[in-house]
Amino acid sequence: MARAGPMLFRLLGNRNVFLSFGRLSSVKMTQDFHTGPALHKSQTMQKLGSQNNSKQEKQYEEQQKRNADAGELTELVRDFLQPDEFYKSCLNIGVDFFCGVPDSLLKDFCAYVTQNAPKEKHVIAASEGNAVAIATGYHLATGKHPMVYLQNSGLGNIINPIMSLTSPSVYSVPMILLIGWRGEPGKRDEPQHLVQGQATPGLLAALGIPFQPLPDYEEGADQALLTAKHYMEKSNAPYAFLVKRQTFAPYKLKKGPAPEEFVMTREDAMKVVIDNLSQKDVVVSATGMLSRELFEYRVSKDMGHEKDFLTVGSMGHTSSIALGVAMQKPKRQIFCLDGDGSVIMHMGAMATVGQSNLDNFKHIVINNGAHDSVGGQPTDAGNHEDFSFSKIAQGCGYKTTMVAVTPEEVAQCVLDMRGMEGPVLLEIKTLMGSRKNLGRPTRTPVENKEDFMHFLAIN
Ligand SMILES: Cc1ncc(C[n+]2csc(CCOP(=O)(O)OP(=O)(O)O)c2C)c(N)n1
Repeated sequence: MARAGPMLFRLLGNRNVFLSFGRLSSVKMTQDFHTGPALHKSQTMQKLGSQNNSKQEKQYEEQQKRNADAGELTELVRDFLQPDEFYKSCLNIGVDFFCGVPDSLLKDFCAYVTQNAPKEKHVIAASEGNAVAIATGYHLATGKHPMVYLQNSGLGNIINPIMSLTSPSVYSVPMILLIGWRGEPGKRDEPQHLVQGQATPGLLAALGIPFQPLPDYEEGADQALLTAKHYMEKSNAPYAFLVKRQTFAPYKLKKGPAPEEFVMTREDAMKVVIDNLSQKDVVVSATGMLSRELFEYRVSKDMGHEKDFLTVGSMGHTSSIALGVAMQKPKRQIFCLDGDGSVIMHMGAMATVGQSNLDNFKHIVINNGAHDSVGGQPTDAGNHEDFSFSKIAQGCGYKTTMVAVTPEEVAQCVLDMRGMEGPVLLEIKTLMGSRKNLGRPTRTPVENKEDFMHFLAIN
């Protein structure tokens, strides 16, 4: 459908403003090396099918060549778990319900489940804690053993429901926790992941949850699943697998076509926002690629990084960090650059922001409808017909809400929102996707914090 002429501002009650456009105007707005058999090349190619050659896929193919060269030295062969086979193995032990929050180390398995599990057997949850609760409900209704997948960063989010719901001393609910082990000791990773990775086994031990690394070959994984099954039957409690990087072979998520009105990526949108801020405006940006793209944009413009607090972890807490800053710095404009998955993870924060009456709070949600940074699994916000950040923000008390899709609309909205009484929300609807050569911040989190605090101290 063609775009509907120039931008149209529509004033709805309660001083909420929408940008209305095209199709959307009709929307009701409101390494582990393991000895074992190498896969034959033909098998490899069959698994990869017609998928394009991403870096991961190339590494996988190269590894298969090395495996073929290993000859008698089978201890040099490196295995991979095929997502489809692991899924079938789960079904074989009676685990047929999956829910969780996606993780990059689990992305191939998550992609397989997203694409192949029946709709009523898979939920991409708002937060890992929610996932444990959904899995508990599934167990209550069926008596069966569900699987919850999560990145180890999400362990913090599950601690309460694990201790007060699934614990054998409370309701005693069995489930498998499939945990992506970011920051696994001995592997290169970002500071926040190294902290979490080191603490992960100890946290599980403190929670009383038995665990083992998920073997990266089929027979080993099958054996591990049997161990989990027997434990769950005997103890009626959670059992965990720690998934090391590159355990799974590539599986590509098929992405549906984006609405034709969407013209920008997250990075394009971020650049337009930054280009329309003033010298003293403050930015707090969300977990994932957004903050990495922002860091690189500042480098490319020779701007320095002091204006930005890059929330490298703490997914979903960006707006709360921004709120804490905005309360103490009423003369500064505070721009919270958020992601749809991040907002949804701790959406309760919007209530606090909405009720804060902070004139200087400017919330920008870049909605690509996906957990793009960890593999592109869909979020609920990708349903543009039925899900509206604007309506949620209005209900929470934000004074003004706007939606934009084109660079011109974004630029206009950012200029306008600077002068508006907050809290204000701007949702930017974008395409998924990122640059292949995206790097990581080269300043440490502590350096980032110190630069940012100096910048905030300016009057
Ligand atoms: C508590 C927690 N759970 C999961 C993750 C893994 N993770 C990092 S970024 C991300 C996706 C964020 O999605 P969104 O906010 O929509 O931003 P996008 O990546 O699409 O730009 C996830 C799930 C995490 N860092 N922390």
